[in-house]
Amino acid sequence: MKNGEKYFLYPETVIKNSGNTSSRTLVIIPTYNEAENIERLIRAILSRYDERLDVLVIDDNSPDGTAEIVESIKKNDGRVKLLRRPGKLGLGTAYLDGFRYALNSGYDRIMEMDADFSHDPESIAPLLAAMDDADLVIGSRYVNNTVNVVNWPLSRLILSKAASIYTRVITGMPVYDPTGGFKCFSAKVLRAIDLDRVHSQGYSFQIEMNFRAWKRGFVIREIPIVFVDRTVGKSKMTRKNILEAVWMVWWLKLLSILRLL
Ligand SMILES: Nc1nc2c(ncn2[C@@H]2O[C@H](COP(=O)(O)OP(=O)(O)O)[C@@H](O)[C@H]2O)c(=O)[nH]1
Ligand SMILES: [Mg+2]
Repeated sequence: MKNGEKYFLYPETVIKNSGNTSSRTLVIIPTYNEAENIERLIRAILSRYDERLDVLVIDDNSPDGTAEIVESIKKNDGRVKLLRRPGKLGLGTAYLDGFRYALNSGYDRIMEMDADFSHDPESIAPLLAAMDDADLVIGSRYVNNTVNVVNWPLSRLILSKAASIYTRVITGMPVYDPTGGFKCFSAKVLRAIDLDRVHSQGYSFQIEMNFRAWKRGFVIREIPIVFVDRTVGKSKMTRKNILEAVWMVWWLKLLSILRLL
């Protein structure tokens, strides 16, 4: 998708003034059938952080009415933004649309976060604090030779850990949790990356963004988080997403060797 703007049904062009010089953060939450989680999550975030932090939900026409729930919260709270897309267009394009929105709206820091409480709202604060000396901060399940994952089946844990080792060995990128989806970009990283050329959808979307940032010399930091498997709703990740990541790391390496990244 070349231009996500056509989905911006609710453009928020007025930037909310926080009254100081501190950075403004946008937390992007892509959703597909997260009606059971989204309200609780938004309230948990808004109650913990002040108006320097806003939330953007990107919903792909979830049949369970996720967008309608966000709509009603949004009516009473200008810190909540909603981007409705016409159908399930994938996690990668959802984030890319969110990044374009964030850059157009002048946010300094852009976070990615899942809707299913796998990412603890409490951990937003340490992620933001780590941004003081980094351009990209990744909430990592695998730093310091530990595995901070709760309630995942062993098969899924082995897959994720193997994917992170595979990625590190092939790309040489010194990141221990390259597929992690709880992270924060400085706006300058997203401006430096040609978003129209990012094509991954699933786990490899995270790998691709990290790799492009790393190759441009940006400082990446990992800080430990605890990842807890969702208790309500279903995972949307597929076998196709896994296969995509398998070949994508080779593709990225090739692009980098040919200086086409
Ligand atoms: N907008 C949008 N969100 C998606 C799509 N696929 C997954 N998500 C959301 O992305 C987040 C991560 O997906 P999830 O199914 O929890 O993946 P898992 O944690 O790897 O099993 C959740 O908030 C999902 O609702 C999609 O195609 N479009
Ligand atoms: Mg999940």
